[in-house]
Amino acid sequence: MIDLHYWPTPNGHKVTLFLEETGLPYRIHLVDIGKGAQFEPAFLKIAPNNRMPAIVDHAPADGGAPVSLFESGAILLYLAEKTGRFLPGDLRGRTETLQWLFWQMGGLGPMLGQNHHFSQYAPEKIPYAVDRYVKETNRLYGVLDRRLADREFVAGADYTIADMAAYPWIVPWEKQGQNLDDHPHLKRWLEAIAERPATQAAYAKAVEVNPSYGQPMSEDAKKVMFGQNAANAKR
Ligand SMILES: N[C@@H](CCC(=O)N[C@@H](CS)C(=O)NCC(=O)O)C(=O)O
Repeated sequence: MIDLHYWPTPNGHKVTLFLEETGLPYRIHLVDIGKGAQFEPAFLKIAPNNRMPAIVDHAPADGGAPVSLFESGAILLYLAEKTGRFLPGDLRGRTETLQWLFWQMGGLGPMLGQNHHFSQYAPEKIPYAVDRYVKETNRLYGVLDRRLADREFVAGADYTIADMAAYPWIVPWEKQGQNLDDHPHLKRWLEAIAERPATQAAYAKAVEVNPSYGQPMSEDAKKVMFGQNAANAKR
């Protein structure tokens, strides 16, 4: 059994996408990040960066004590190795997949996250910041579109953890100031993943656990989420 510490956001969706694809048994522990649940001491023991998702695997492959993990990329890699799925076994396929997984973790996710912040959440619209991240988002969409021009999925012919990491960040393309018609290969890829039954189950879970899913963030939640500093992390 996997304990999933989760709130329905792009990084959270990555893990439910994987779990729904594989049918691994899991139970959700909600981490309402708008209410400060990411600072609960029990959660910080598993996720010292006070960010979700995190998992605890009670049946690790070595048969030992439960394994806990934070960072969505590390979680996807762990689960892929545990199940032998969605990560090619050959050297080249594995390298392609990990390269794009790391690209998502180091580039696509953080940059699009800043886009969301300055375009949607910042109390003042700072034109330089909005422009900077909308343009960087556009550049990254271009990279992904080019990559998908001659292959079905990010790492090749098969759906992998690299796709699961990137997909939830492209879903809100309109809010990111992008036009998918400018990126036909990316559009085709997005639509193909959206049709997968596991994707639909993962996103249904989001609404099930948070009926306000997709609604604008409340002012109270913004106070909890933004302006954190070392004092929050050390408390
Ligand atoms: N690099 C981390 C980022 C996780 C992350 O930023 N999670 C956000 C939600 S998408 C969060 O927990 N935010 C809580 C907060 O900002 O206080 C990962 O990929 O797991």
